[in-house]
Amino acid sequence: MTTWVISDLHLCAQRPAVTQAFLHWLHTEVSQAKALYILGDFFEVWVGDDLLQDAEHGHEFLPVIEALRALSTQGVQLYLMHGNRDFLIGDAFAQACGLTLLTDPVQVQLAEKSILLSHGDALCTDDVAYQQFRQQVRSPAWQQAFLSQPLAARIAFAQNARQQSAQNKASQSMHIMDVNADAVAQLIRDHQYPEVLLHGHTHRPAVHALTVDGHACERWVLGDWHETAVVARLDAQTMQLVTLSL
Ligand code: LP5
Ligand code: MN
Repeated sequence: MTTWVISDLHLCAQRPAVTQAFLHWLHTEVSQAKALYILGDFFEVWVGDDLLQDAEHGHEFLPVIEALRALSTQGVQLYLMHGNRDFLIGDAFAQACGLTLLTDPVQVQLAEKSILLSHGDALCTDDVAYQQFRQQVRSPAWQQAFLSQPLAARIAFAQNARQQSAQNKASQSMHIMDVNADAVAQLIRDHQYPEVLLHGHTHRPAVHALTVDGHACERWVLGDWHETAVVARLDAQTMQLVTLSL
């Protein structure tokens, strides 16, 4: 049976075609599968699960939640890991969808391989400004304070943060925004040398071969869902990157 691993959909009301393509893919492919892993940046931004009850925004997410819930009820295992855009997804959202939240990173055994799953942002250690931001917003104290603000204020904060981030990125080198080789090696070492590290975030789909302390490893990178989507398909013994047209 097939397991799919995806990331970086960046679902939002401004790009309804991506949501439609995702829903269609859930229906045609994932409904036949054993499991689906979503490795973060599922949403463009997520400012808290109370979005679901909001009169203005709540309805945007209903088709996705209902489709995931239907798959879960049908027996497809659903997993979600946070990305840098949706780290505020919480238990209420997970319950509504019938999915299990995973803590980054997580090790699984699939296609006869030990595979470490991660969003990938924590590996971009050359991006010092981002790592400082990450440390701040992943702290429980910051999250509690942020979530206690009114929804409208949080949406405004997120818009502001998006603008600042886009400006930052425009002046930052591509190299700095990629994963750091030492951080990759350390993660692999810390997890007893999995055969594969599978992550998203950088939107640079590829398979990289590397060696850590004499152990062969592959780093598989998923793509975003922009013009096409690059996802991983894992069967009993095989693993491949698959490009979906959107
Ligand atoms: O996301 P992307 O692809 O643009 O770039 C990321 C890094 N940036 C981020 C920031 C997010 O995009 C912001 C949106 C998250 C919304 C979450 C919910 C609400 C939280 C609200 C927070 C106030 O992840 C970018 C990396 C890049 O990936 C490549 O790896 O370089 O990192 C940066 O740009 C670092 C900056 O320091 C981030 C600064 C964000 C601004 C925070 C202050 C906003 C306060 C507004 C006050 C009025
Ligand atoms: Mn990301």
